[in-house]
Amino acid sequence: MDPNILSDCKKRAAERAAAVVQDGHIVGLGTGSTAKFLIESLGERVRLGLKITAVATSIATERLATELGIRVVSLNEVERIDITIDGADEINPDFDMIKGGGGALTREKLVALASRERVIVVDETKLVTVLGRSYKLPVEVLPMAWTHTSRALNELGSQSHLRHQADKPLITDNGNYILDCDFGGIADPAGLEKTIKLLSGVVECGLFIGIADLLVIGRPDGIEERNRPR
Ligand code: A5P
Repeated sequence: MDPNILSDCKKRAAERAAAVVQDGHIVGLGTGSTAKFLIESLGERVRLGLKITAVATSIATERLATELGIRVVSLNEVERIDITIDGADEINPDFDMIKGGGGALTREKLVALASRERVIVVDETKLVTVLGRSYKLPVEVLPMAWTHTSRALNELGSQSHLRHQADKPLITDNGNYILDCDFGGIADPAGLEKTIKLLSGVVECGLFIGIADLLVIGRPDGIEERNRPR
């Protein structure tokens, strides 16, 4: 899809999701290009008088939200988040997702798990039948043992690559590394998530199971909303 059309789809869908946020809400703010549109839209609503408190899923999100006048607190300062709105890299018909393309998977999962309602905003290119066929699964790992954790992931059937940025290993907001794991199609996302989380050295796995409640899909010809299948 043309990048401008894609961007427009993300923007319109993010604005639709932002409209769900109400006065007094504690809002989890996602990370990535779709979340950026969401934060800008909420920033505009705050400028016009909306009163919200936000919890950010990354340093970049916190910075942007603060710049736009949104009050940001840490996850530890709130007991519960009313609604979290975030993007995804892939989502299947059961609403299982791959996230972490932006490297923020650990904070994204913690914020989502603390939320009453989780809204995921995507353009239609993120809809897949099988996770992991065309997008590698990000896994956040401890730097001091990353080669060992990478081997353990490869023993599960993956080809794992250390993510780089400007010729150096990418460092997450938590001071860790990301391994991008090619499993060539994930038949059992819930089972794989549990298996990966048991590996020593793994901080978090980019499989998000049972987390998306509402999906907002931006298409060139309109916006579609879908609730998680029961
Ligand atoms: C960030 O770590 C990711 O989980 C993002 O939510 C995901 O990569 C979607 O990003 P875009 O909205 O930029 O496509």
